Amino acid sequence: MDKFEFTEHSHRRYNPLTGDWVLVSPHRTKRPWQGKVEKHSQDERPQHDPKCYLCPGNERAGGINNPDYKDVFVFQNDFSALVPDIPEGKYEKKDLFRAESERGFCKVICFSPRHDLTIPEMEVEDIKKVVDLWCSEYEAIGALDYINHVQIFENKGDIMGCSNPHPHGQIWGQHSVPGEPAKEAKMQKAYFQTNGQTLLGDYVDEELKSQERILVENDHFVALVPFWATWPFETMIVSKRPVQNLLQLTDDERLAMADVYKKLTVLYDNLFEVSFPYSAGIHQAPTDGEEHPEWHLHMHFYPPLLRSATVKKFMVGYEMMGNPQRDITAEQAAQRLKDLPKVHYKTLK
Ligand code: H2U
Ligand code: ZN
Repeated sequence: MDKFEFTEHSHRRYNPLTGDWVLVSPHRTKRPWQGKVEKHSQDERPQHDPKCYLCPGNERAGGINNPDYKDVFVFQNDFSALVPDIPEGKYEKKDLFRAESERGFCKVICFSPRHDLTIPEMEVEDIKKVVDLWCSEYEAIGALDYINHVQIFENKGDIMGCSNPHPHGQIWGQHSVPGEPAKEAKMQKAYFQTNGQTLLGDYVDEELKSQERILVENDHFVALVPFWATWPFETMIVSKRPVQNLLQLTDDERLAMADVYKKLTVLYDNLFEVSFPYSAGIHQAPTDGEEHPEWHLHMHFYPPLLRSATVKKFMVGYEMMGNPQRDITAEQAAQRLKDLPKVHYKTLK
């Protein structure tokens, strides 16, 4: 038998943040592709689209008009999945049937008045305004007594089910801590209790030493391909300093987060020279009024594209029944992203 090599041999990798495993099968990158080819929309968009429900001045569902906003804009989601005013209720039968009422709040945030822009094409100073808005919304929504978790996220691209190309994200606040951050909370707490450091603080220190999976770095933040990446080009933005939530960031750190957000998404767009689709979201401490020294602020990016602008990874079959599986290793994905131009492809044309 040959010596075990990450680049040649099937192996499992452990995700210390969730306790999950991913199967890595690097030899499978040689297989032919005869599957579905997705058509990806590559339309040129106007700066203002009279039919867009997010553009300044336009009418939204329900007849409300957006103001003539100049930078960022936030509003209550007209089709909120969670609402504040519902009666409290609980249903339990044996140990088999359990349900409970869930109160919450949903907002939509526009990143820019410009319909044609996306984060990688915006100026860092303007992206900083998005970060500032995340901070003030996390604070205001988190301060509500019935809200214990604030989920900030961005769904980008029609193949991610995003309804509108206008640059925007969402914020959902709710009473309970949902599944993914709850798993991460448990793992981070156990790590902190054993090691006296945050899990991601120690992890980022190791990654900075090796540099192998680091894509972007400034004074306060890094963007990297996690060792346990599941999606083909999955990445994470992590603060270098262990901060529990957005509110603990200094003004310089907010700007640094905006800078890394831009530089990472420029690499993404340059990979296949398309507006790169993903779901991204921020994980941070719950807003339950407790101290959470174990929590380390980070942002996940889960992009579905695999080998071109049209071939997407599906989490089906073994992945639904077993656990996620990937072909190229995290290091190969990191190398491909690192080798790309640092300037957005549209400005190079
Ligand atoms: P997506 O980008 O993930 O499709 O989210 C857009 C959100 O915008 C979606 O949650 C809301 C939808 O409910 N929306 C409004 O609040 N008002 C509208 O007029 C249309 C869409
Ligand atoms: Zn628009």
